[in-house]
Amino acid sequence: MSVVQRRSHSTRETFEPMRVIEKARVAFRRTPLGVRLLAVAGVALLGLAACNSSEPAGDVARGASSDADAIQVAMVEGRAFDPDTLNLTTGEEVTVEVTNNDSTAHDFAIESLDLNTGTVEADEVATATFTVPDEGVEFICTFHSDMTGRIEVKQ
Ligand SMILES: [Cu+2]
Repeated sequence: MSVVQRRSHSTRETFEPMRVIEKARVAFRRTPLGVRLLAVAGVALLGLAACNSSEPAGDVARGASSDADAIQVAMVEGRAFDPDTLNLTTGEEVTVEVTNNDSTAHDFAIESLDLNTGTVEADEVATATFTVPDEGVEFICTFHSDMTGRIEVKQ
């Protein structure tokens, strides 16, 4: 008798997840179309926010630079670059080594030079090598619009 009870109990547990899914499906079908679309859009937005990513572009690489003269830039808490101003010489080829000291992903991009390290996860390092342009340019994190820095040039 007790064996039978136990068995029926375990059977009920096995089917519990199926019942939850079925209830959710029924509830979803009974929801007005507008609300359903909002729910789908919300889930899609969450998905986008959860996977910050960008594709590498230009002369970039993952990991630390072998160049002892690489310019060090850190990505720090509060969505900022440190330092946020680099003073460089026009025409010089430089390597910037970015280290993500923050807990969220960032990237380092100079849009006018088509340069982007791609996603740099927390505690990761990446490098970007480029020729310093004739005029000053902004560098940015494409994930966070307020996360910017500037390259000032001297001739
Ligand atoms: Cu960022």
